[in-house]
Amino acid sequence: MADCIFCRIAAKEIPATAVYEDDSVIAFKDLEPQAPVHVLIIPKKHIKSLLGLTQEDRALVAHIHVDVVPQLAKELGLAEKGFRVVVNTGEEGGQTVGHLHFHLLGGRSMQWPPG
Ligand code: IU
Repeated sequence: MADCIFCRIAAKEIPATAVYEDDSVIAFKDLEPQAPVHVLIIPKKHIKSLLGLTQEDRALVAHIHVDVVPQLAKELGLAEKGFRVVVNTGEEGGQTVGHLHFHLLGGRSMQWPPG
């Protein structure tokens, strides 16, 4: 989508500090980090939110959770003490960018419940 900022990051039209990339996924450092480690993992294809996922995205979602998150957690030094994966969805869920993204946060103790 031409007017989607995360599509433009995935297409390298807008610079971002990538920490992981493959054919279907890119992960990059959040511009306003909320923890010592804060990266966004996004599908390269435009999916509006968690509610925009379809049956054909099953492998993609599994890939992100089974492969990408654990790899990044290890590489970024989060595997031992733990981390949080967050998917804000919709207005009340706090989603501000309309392209599905998984926040990977770590490097400090997380609070519960989140705000
Ligand atoms: P949210 O869950 O939709 O609120 O998360 C959007 C995140 O995208 C938020 O943490 C922003 O700091 C981040 N972000 C970014 O890293 N680079 C950008 O160009 C834009 C937002 I726009």
